[in-house]
Parts: sequence; C-alpha cells; structure tokens
Amino acid sequence: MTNEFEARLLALQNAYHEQITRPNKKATLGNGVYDRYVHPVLTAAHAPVFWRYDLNPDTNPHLMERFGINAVFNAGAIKWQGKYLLMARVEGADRKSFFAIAESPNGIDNFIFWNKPVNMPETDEPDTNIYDIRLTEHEDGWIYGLFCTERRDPDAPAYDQSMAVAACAIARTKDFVNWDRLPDLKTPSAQQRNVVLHAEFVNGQYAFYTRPQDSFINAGKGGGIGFSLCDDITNAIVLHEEIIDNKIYHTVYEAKNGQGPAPIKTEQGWLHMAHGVRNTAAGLRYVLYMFMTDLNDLTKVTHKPGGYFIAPEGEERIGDVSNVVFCNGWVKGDDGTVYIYYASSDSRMHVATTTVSRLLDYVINNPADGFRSATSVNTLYGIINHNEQYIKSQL
Ligand code: M1P
Repeated sequence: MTNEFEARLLALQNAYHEQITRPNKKATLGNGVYDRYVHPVLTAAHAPVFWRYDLNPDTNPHLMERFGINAVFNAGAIKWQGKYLLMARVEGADRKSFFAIAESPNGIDNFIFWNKPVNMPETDEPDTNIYDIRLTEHEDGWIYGLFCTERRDPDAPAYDQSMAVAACAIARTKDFVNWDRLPDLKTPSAQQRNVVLHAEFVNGQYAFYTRPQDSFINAGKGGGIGFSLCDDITNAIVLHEEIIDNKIYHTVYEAKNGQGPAPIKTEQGWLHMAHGVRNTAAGLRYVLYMFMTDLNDLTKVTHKPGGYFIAPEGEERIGDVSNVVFCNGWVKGDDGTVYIYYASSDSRMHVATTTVSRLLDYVINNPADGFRSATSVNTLYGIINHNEQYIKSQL
C-alpha cells in the first residue's frame, strides 16, 4: 500500500464519517405548521466507502471509484425496533435504482446505511428499474413494500429506447433483509405508479391507493388518486379504481398527483400526504399537499387545504430533476411527533418535523382552494377582517 493510497483512503473515510455524524438542527422560524432542518438527512455521500471503492491496493492501486452513486432519494420510512429506517431509492451512476436501508436513532440525523443494499427478489418478468417504495405495517402481520417496477415497453419500436411500462410491484418482509416478492398488482389501467397499501383491512379486503396512468410519463385520461380493494394480496387484482382525489385545472395538482406514504390514522380522520404536479415553461414542478379522508369511508375527502404544503425551497430546487419535492415516507412517533421524509429534486433526502395535532389544525382550518383568483382574494379578506376585529378588541 503506497502512502498516496493510504492518505486517499483516510480522506475518503473522514469525508464519509463527517456525513454520518453531522448533527442536524431545525432551520429558523418556519411557518408554524412544520420545521425544516438545516441539512439533508441522506445523500449520495452517505453511501459507504466500501460500496464505491475496491479497497484492495493490488486490484485498485489508484483507489478509483468503481461504483458511482448518483443520488439517494424518494425513501419509504418506518420506525422499527426503536430505530428510524429509511428505505431509500439509491441510484447508481448507471441510472439503475435499487433499495438500501439507512437507520437513525432519532430520525433527524446520524443516518447510516446498512452494510448491504436490499437484494429484492424478482418475478418471472425481470425489473429494469425499481424505485419509490411505500412501506406499510399491515394488520395482517407483514410489512409490505409497494414500489414501481419499470420495464421497456414490449411494443416499443427499436428506434425508441425510452418507451416504458410502469407497474406496481409488491414485496413483504418481517426483517427488511429477507423479502417475499409477490406478483405485480393488476389493475384496469395501462400503467401504475405511486401505489400504496392501506394499513388496515377494509371490509375484510386489502385496500390500495392507486394512480392510474395512460402512459409512462403522462397520466393522460387517467390520473388522480384512486382507491381499490382486493381479496388476495398474493395475487392482487383490482377490477375498479374509484378516484378519490382528482387532478384539477389551475391547481398545484393540475397535470398529475399521487399518494405519498400510507395515511396516518387520527381520531378525526386519515391524514394523507400527496404530491401534485403542474407544468411550467421550465418543466414540471412537483410539490406536496395534504388532505384528510373520513375515518369510516376512505373514499370521502373531508378536508383539503388549498395549495401546497411543502414546495422546493433554496437548494432543494436544484438537482437531477430540478423543482421537485417528493414524499413517500413518514413516521408517527409515540408522542405524536410526525417525521416527514421528503426528497428534493430527485437528488437527496430531507426531514421536516411536526405533530399530529398541528397537521390536523392545518388540514381542518387552512382555507380550501376556491379555484379562482376572486375566491383567493375573498379568503384573504376574511383573514384580514378577522385580524382587524381582533386587533380592535385588544385596544
Ligand atoms: O422526477 C420526479 C418524479 O417523477 C415520477 O413521479 P410521478 O409518477 O408522480 O410523475 C417518479 O419517477 C418519481 O420517482 C420522481 O421523483
């Protein structure tokens, strides 16, 4: 081993160590609904040195990176055995994504990847790319991971190497190391992404949030967040998708939307996080929004504040796919704290913290979208008049 090799190895190990030990702290002020944090919680730089480098000086005398990690984003989340786990979409320099689990003792910093990425079994139809897992601890006793499996469209002409088919893959585990892969979900729609399993049985059946779409990128005539039931998750077929939250003209979810993680149960309803997409001259803009569904009728949206809950801000706005925030994982702590894990610009993971009671206040009391400029002004007049009366009452 040369001095140069040794020095380089030490520098790489120090850089990695700095990432996994850096304390995180709340950003100042915030909006009262949630707190952002100063540092991302998981990035490509969190990938262990022994994933990226051959550490043997005989076979890698220049200590070259042998396997580049491009990005770490769109993570499923769960609290398991007292630890906060993120099951991240790790994307190599070769553009292929896979899953790897990182754990933290407190949910806001010190995330460290387990030694090996997840070795996800395949069906008879191999996956070209897998991503965006949603973890659900189901009342049947299994922990399910529903994720997107992408394969080249079998009908694509040779000249088109982009046409793809997205479908919902289903796997389940009890330890996050050994996974059973079940057949992909079958639905009436041509393609599916952003499919999520509800944690409870509904009328004795498994319940899915779906996102029907006509083609790989565009929701087309499909779109909206669908709701479907099926008897057997080991051969999951749904015959009907009821759209519970549609895309709507001139909103932040005009072009498409998708359920985030599985909804959180509260005494007042199910809290949902979702992403909404609109088109701009600079490309698609992805933001997060929230709504609540009825405790007993999951197809009924009872509350939905207008606009976005989180939009990309500052450095979050820049990355491989800029102007994107995406959330497919959150954790509710026993004390009511909610850890919202969101990715920015398909590049890195962040956390925002809040509580169930703040989210309920937000969802119930923040004004709904009136869908027109005049209704927005009307809403604002209501707030201003209310404040005028309050200020007068204090004089
Ligand atoms: O690039 C932004 C996101 O695009 C897709 O999401 P959706 O299906 O809602 O358009 C996914 O590829 C997602 O992973 C990605 O973050």
